[in-house]
Amino acid sequence: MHRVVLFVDLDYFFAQVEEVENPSLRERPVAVCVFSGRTEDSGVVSSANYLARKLGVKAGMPIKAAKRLLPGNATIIPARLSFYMEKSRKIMDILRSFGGVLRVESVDEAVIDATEIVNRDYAKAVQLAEALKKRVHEETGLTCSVGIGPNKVVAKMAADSCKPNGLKAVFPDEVPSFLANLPVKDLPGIGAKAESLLAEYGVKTLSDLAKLELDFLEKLFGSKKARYLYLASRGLFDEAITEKQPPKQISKIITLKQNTRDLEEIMQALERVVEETNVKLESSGYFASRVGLIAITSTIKTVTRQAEIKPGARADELLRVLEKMVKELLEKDEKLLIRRIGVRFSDLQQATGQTRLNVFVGE
Ligand code: TTP
Ligand code: MG
Ligand code: MG
Repeated sequence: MHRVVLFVDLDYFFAQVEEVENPSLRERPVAVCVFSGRTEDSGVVSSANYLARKLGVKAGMPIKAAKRLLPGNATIIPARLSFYMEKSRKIMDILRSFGGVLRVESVDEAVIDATEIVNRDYAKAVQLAEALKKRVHEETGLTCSVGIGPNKVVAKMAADSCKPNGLKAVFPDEVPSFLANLPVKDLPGIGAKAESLLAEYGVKTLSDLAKLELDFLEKLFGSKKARYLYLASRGLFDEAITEKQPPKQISKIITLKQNTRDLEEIMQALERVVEETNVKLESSGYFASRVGLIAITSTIKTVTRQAEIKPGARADELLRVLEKMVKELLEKDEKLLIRRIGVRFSDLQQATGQTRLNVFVGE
């Protein structure tokens, strides 16, 4: 028996929120960026509207690179993360009000197991999706794309295939033909590395991938990922959709190019880590009241320091706190060499509101 799964993804979310707030932006390329504060232009693009995308601007691109692609009438907007999170919560509440089991996948994505509420009827699921899209648009001015399929992976790919403002249902008997000719990179979980590895074996489309034996995939990817690719390429990877538990902490640690006690070098690494972790934290719907520095020394000792922070503190404020900690460590031990460095956000609280936001973290 097939399930009925809806995957909802907001279209160019952060940038579209800005367009709704200021409709004159709709005629111009828009890039919403997270500025780290280190230099005037350090930071990355987090969302671009379609006019900016046409010029090659993409999420994750350094702001400097985006500026080179954008003409004079383009608008670069500093991300207002807590504002987008508020919108996100409102949207999730709207989606939740339709019933079904809802899992928040990220700040702009939700997956809904609607099997019971539509009584396994795909035609009813299409009506449900239309109603969701209409309500979200009426109440927030935002468009989203909805994919429907027998499992989360197929539903997500259906949503990706109909962006922007689309609705695509892949009925269970259409799954093989929907997947067959798509490039392997369209399968969630296949990044640039997996794509080029598969290309070495002439595997370009999902039907090429579905021809590979499980043993062969295991040699290339290890057993867990191999099993996923084996099933997902056939449209058969299926897992129950459940609500997630909120995280206790979010952390990330990276290895430095060399053992060092050079403050500049250490702070550059920390800036990268903070940028990534901060976006992840904010987009997950939580604020941290505590930040920790994690340093692993050249002698493999772990040293940590912690401080209370203002919930929602910006990257440059966090970096000042962390820099003080690093300086203290270096001053305390003049032989200290640092091998790995990272941060940990803890004492997490929901940003605002009553809704429990589930999080896509640590997977
Ligand atoms: P996405 O859904 O990946 O992107 P999007 O909504 O901007 O565009 P699309 O229409 O293709 O869905 O991510 C949702 C939001 O998460 C996005 O608006 C901004 C944020 N984000 C980042 O901050 N950094 C990133 O690298 C990505 C991919 C997203
Ligand atoms: Mg989106
Ligand atoms: Mg998304």
